Amino acid sequence: MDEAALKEVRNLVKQAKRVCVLTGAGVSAESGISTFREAQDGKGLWSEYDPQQLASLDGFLQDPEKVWQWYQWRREVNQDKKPNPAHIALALWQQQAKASGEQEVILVTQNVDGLHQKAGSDPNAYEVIDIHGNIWKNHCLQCREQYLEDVSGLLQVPECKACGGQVRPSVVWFGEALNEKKWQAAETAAYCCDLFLSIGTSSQVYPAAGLMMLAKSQGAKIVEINPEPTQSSVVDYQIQGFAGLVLPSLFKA
Ligand code: BV8
Ligand code: ZN
Repeated sequence: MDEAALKEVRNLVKQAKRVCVLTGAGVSAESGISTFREAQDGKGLWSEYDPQQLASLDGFLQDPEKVWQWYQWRREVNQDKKPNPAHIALALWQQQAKASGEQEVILVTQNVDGLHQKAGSDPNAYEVIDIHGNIWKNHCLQCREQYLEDVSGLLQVPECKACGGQVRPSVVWFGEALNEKKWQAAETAAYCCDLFLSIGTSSQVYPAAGLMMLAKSQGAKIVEINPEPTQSSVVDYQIQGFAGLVLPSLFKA
């Protein structure tokens, strides 16, 4: 890891007043949750399917049972996954910032695994905005009523109790709009921050990937933490490393 860059980023982290952190699947990699790309590397039983097809409204409408079973499989393989040092370092930073009152640290995540929340980042304090939803929740496709029954082991698509419609995972599919309120909060965080940290994302999925440009446009410093740097021209500091190692070292006294 580039010690000089790390030292400069440590100072930025200390001095920043308003921070916006954007995380992607790479932050959960060290918890053993594979990213979309890895999940299709021929190892898994779903490798012959395209995740963008499965994680889409069309895919669900074409074959509800198949898409439902793909989510049931992901929930099954990920149910006992734990937050890793990256999630924990971010949650601790947020708690310290809140206690000192000197910094605001808002975490926008593309991940649906709920590990930031499990690590202590508080969704109710709007400290973690899960813009792509939450894989552990379900709602009705037709009337949007939340579906609160236990679905573990269920292979058929459950029926909504309110209207008899089809129950689906409460994640944002490709081609679907993001939750308006959450997206507004994410844009505001990026627009008002003086430091933007992009951690564990290939910055290919929109509109999330546009947040970095929004932060840059209003003068924020941009830091990227990723073992495989994206070629983004707006990044001021590139920390090439695993989030689970870099983040704890960022906050080392
Ligand atoms: C929208 C929930 C409009 C689901 C996800 C053509 C047709 C239709 C749409 C589009 C189109 N062209 C563009 C679009 C828009 C589309 C899009 O951006 N497509 C991309 C692929 C080009 N976006 C959408 O459709 C969005 N909606 O645009 O709506 C609209 C507006 C109004 C009205 C109606 C419609 C919705 C996007 C949300 C999709 N849902 N997740 C589910 O999980 O099942 S996105 C999903 O894939 C993940 O959440 C993640 O965000 C994304 C990418 O996943 P990964 O590849 O796994 O992760 P990532 O890219 O983050 O890469 C991992 C990185 O980590 C790598 O860089 C790696 O180097 C790094 N890494 C690895 N290990 C570590 C690490 N880093 C640090 N430490 C480590 N240890
Ligand atoms: Zn319903």
